[in-house]
Amino acid sequence: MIIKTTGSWHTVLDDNRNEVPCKIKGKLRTHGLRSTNPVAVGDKVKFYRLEKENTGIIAEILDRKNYIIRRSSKLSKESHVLAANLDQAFLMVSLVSPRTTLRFIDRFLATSEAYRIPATLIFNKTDIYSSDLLEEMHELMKMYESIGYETIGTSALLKKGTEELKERMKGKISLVAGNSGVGKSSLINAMDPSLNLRTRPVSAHHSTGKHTTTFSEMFELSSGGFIIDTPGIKGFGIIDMDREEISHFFPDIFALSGDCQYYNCMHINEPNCAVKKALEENRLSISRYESYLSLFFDDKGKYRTSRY
Ligand SMILES: Nc1nc2c(ncn2[C@@H]2O[C@H](COP(=O)(O)OP(=O)(O)O)[C@@H](O)[C@H]2O)c(=O)[nH]1
Ligand SMILES: [Mg+2]
Ligand SMILES: [Zn+2]
Repeated sequence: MIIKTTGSWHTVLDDNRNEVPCKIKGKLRTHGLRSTNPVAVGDKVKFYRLEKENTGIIAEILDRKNYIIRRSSKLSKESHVLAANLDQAFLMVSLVSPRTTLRFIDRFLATSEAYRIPATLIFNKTDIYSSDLLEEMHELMKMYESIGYETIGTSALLKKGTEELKERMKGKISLVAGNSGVGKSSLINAMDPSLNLRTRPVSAHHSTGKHTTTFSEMFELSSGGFIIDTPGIKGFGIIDMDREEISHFFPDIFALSGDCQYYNCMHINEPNCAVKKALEENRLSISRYESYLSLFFDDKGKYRTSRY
């Protein structure tokens, strides 16, 4: 398995858990994907060792279960594969310092649906939540759990929730995403101090634009499992979603849509829309519907590059 890529060198973890720096020789089968990088962390590869050297040559990439990408530019057909073969994704959020928006959460969850990667929400920094914020967290947890997402409250500072996370990550490849400053590195360190990831005060995060690297890396937890840390990536990479299919990535909205009058109802202003009806009767969260609208009308202009 590829655990690190830096330009032309790729670190392979072999079956005996040795790390072998490898290069690629010639052209690899890319399964029709036009990407700027031939291999990504999480890829399973076949390789052979070079005699007398502790290096190797990658000969073949095995089929990917899934992968997440970032487009090189908005109009580019080429994409950069950030990671492959993910078992699950964790979105770390905080209700304060910095506060994660519900819009950001819902866009992440919709993208995880599109990639078919199970997602869990981590509410970190619970040690500094006021009683009002704790109440808000519990309401949000209830709402997201009713849709089918798992949630967990943590404090990296107090090492709260770390044992449960270790259990959930055992034997799996997990992506940990979230805005800068929510405590991703701190929580990973709390789970495994030997990783010793760099953490930064929230105020220092404004200067991060300078060295955004596209190299991803995997860390193995001493308790088992791998965590993917993709620097400079707040969430998943960009994914194309056609307008018509956005509601498929909101399970709560999708579940209602069978009762809409029109089979192709977009739940905007069609008559006898079951989604709008559920909204009026408080059976659907307003913030979820607003997130759906924001993706539908593409107000950030960055989630879809396709025409509509
Ligand atoms: N009070 C509190 N502070 C935290 C917690 N987790 C992280 N922090 C602080 O938040 C800041 C950003 O943490 P960091 O791990 O670098 O965030 P990252 O950008 O998501 O990796 C640091 O100053 C941490 O000490 C937590 O659970 N509680
Ligand atoms: Mg960090
Ligand atoms: Zn509808």
